Amino acid sequence: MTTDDQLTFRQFLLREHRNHGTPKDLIFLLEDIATACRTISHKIRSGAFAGTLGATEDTNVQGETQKQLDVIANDQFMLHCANCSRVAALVSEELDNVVWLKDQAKAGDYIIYFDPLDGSSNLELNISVGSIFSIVELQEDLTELNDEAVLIAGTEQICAGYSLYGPSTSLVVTTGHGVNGFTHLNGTGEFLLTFPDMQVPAQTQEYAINSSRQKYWEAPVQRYVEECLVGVDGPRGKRFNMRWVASMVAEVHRILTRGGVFLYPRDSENAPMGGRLRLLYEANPMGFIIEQAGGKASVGGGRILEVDPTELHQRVPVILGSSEEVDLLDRYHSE
Ligand code: AFP
Repeated sequence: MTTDDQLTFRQFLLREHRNHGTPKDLIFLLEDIATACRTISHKIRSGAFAGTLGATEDTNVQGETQKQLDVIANDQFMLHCANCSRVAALVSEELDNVVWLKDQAKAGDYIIYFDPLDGSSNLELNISVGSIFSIVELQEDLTELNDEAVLIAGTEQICAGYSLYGPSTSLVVTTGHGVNGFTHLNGTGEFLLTFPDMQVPAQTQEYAINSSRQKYWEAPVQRYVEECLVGVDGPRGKRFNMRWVASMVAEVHRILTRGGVFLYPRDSENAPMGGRLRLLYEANPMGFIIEQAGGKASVGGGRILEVDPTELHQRVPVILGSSEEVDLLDRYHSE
């Protein structure tokens, strides 16, 4: 496959329009989001020269120290997402409250949820980080423009995607008709379709979890990881490998590429907060992508996308990836 026969992002989106009726507004919005991601990629790769790899003096609503590039990435998403006249509101990991772009939000308008830079504690280590986004189309006019109005379940998503700033810059997107991966062709403004129709293998021999938290894990997770460690001689009858990048976007991309299961479960330490990862702009978009690629995404006994949100920066347990592994973990949680 050479670049000549790899579709550009625009060509791919127009094909989606012809084949699936993808709205033109969504096409233009996705191109603007791709521009934001390309710009963020450039800012990251030049961060060491611009002196922007470090932290700011501030903490975000999560109580986490904000990196300069967290703010830069957030500004890029705000700038480019505001171009689309159908966008009624923006929800960002980095902002305490909803940013309303219109005085009235009506049926057909878009709400965009995003984590502008996920994994940013890896920035100074030159380890892959990413941006995550999710788009919901309002089904009816909003009577009140408040935070509660954007608490919409993940099943309502019409689009989700991420950009991975690694050895190359990937853009992975679903509009509900499968998952497609693009790679930025350096020196051009183009994302080319390099990984069409990405699928998560149902089986795997690789799991991802932060094993330093083992003492906090609940029984179903203890049992699952123990059986993976016992390997061939145990009930799984096969050897398992373990990976942990501490960057969810990189973990999800690996699972989309070769299978696996990612766990950031509820545990005895994070249970009061509901878990570690955020529902609206991490778990929901990644869950939608994984499901669209044939995998599963669970909170441990329930589908992530069916969680009814109750607050803007709500956290949930996350278990996602190869369907056989997620099914087994769900069974252990139900026993
Ligand atoms: P940061 O954005 O603070 O680096 O957190 C990244 C993250 O939200 C997710 O991308 C990782 O999977 C997870 O946290 C890493 O958690 P640990 O710090 O427990 O490894």
